[in-house]
Amino acid sequence: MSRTRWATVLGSLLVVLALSACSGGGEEATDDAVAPTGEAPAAGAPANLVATDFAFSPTELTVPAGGSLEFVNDGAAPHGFTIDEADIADEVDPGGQGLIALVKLEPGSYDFHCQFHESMTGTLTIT
Ligand SMILES: [Cu+2]
Repeated sequence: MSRTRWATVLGSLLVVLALSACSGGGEEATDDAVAPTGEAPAAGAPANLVATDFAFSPTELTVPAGGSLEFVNDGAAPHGFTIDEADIADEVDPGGQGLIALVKLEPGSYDFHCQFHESMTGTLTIT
């Protein structure tokens, strides 16, 4: 009766890391790329909406589908941006601003309002 044992198995592992080089096509966001009030922004640039006490400017906005909105509060009170039918509700403190993504909105017309002041209303058109 004989027994053979292979007690040790050595494996060698060679790891080669191939790093795919990142191409230099970096895009940098610029803070000053805000379109003039009331005009449709260039693709990628957020539209601009300003809230004061107590109105939006402009009250009619046009944004390309997939775009976004830079919402600025120039008032002394908190103001909000709400589109009930799209389940969008954002608010910005006095002096603050926020970027609101509109990617889920299909082309069409949407009424928006401030959730704090029901007299503040406007219309957003997605093209
Ligand atoms: Cu308000």
